[in-house]
Amino acid sequence: MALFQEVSKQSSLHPKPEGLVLQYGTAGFRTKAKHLDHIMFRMGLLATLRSKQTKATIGVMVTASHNPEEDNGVKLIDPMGEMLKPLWESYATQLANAEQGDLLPTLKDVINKEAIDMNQEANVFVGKDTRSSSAILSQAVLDGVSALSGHSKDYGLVTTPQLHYMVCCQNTQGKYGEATVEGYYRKLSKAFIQLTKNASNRTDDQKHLCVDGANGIGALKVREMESHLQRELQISLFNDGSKGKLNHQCGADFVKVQQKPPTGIKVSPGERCCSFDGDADRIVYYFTDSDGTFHLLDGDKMATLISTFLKELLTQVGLDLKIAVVQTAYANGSSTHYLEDTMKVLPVRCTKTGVKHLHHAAQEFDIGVYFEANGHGTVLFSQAAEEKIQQLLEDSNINDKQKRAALLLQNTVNIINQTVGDAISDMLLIEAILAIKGMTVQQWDAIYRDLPNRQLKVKVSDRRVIDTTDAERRAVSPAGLQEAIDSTVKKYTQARSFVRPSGTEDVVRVYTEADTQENADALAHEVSLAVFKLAGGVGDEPKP
Ligand code: G16
Repeated sequence: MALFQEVSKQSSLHPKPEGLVLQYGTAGFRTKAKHLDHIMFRMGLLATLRSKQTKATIGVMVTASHNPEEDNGVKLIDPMGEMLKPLWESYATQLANAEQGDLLPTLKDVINKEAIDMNQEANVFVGKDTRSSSAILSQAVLDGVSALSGHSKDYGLVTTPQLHYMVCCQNTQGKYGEATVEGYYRKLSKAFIQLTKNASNRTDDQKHLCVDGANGIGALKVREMESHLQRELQISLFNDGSKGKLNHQCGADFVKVQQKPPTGIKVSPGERCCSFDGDADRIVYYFTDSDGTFHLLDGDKMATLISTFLKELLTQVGLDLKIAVVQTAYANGSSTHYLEDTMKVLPVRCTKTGVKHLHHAAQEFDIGVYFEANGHGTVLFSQAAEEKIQQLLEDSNINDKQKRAALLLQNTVNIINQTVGDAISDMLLIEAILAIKGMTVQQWDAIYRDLPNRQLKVKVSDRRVIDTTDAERRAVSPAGLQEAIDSTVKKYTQARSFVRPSGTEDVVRVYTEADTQENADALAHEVSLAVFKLAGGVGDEPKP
């Protein structure tokens, strides 16, 4: 068939380095950019097949998000803007690793297994982040799409959540919004303006926010959006990419893991700040107080603020909707304790790391608030929940207070990008909630106090030797590792620790928390040593 000849011809221009094996990780493929040309071409092929199979538009985002500038990666987006279905992740891995001569049989195997009608039209949306390697790699994706005669639309530089949004808009025939970047700005900013109308007499200081753009795409997009916000949010943008290096000593991952402000940002004590990551799908908030102490408000604090706000609105309108919070093992113990024991009525679920797992769990509720501690999260509203909110607004029997709360709920639905965690949308939501509640960042921070914690990375020769269970809270291999962690944890107070192989970097991640920072640090060091010894550490032994 001529189509396969074309694939064969084109793929020789994007050859796979022999022997290179890569896995579809936590959020797609991710490694040094120089190893990714063939992966991009093949993901263009796969997205085209997925589009034919689902008869819907599929998204391909070229980004390595929080990773360093020299890395790159690719995330595939399913029809409703969600992450790629797990079965297709395994096809992605098979295609990615097929040696050059095996590519066509592997492709045909997917076509047969999924009974794909090759005469079906295909549409693929493509986007990229600001990495220097992204332009050429996104061209490889486009080449893959055209090799299988698919149609593509290149959105160029967009944040990852913007591309998820476009895919959802396209496949809902515009019901979710207009599939343009302008349409995205208009929808979110309109909801923001409506929400902040409910905040009385805010000063310019209260409307002011310092944003660290991680020298990435988020900075460009915040700048584009600013004029839509009618000065209801006044942004000072730092790390806008004009001089600094992407994610280098800045951005959400740096701030969360290092627990300190990014470089390149000038702020006064007490000032509200936030940091995006490299593709603007994560955000964390922070401030430094007058004695220089750094306060981080991470994904857990955002989930708490948002779920409390929603719960209060539901009570005001008298809607009995099931709301839950979904977290991962990284959630600070204090946050889970607060949500379960202080807010009580709110169930809390724990899933494995990776937005796809949290998203899935959140879909089981009328309103599912999901956040990873690293700042990746959003809120999902079931169709029934959205309909009930709409019915309320049409109900002439509700009083003014209920009407106001129902309108707040409706605009909250509109400000949220329900397809995936979105730094811009989350920022607007948090800013609106703080404004409506008349709350300072300090008051928000004081809702509960985080247990001191530490995250470390350990290099091992093959991180796959670590296997975990119980939402990654326990290691089942290598032998003896969990026992070593358990006996170490016992020596400390209020302590907890787990280890897991990263799905985006070639490292093992270690997480600890304990009653004091010294203890969390000491425990992290001891656990790192156990990983190093039992899981094949490479290089120097971890130092305290
Ligand atoms: C990705 C995923 C997140 C995950 C993070 C770290 O984020 O989307 O769900 O928490 O990687 O994953 P890991 O610990 O497996 O390396 P991003 O923002 O880098 O795309």
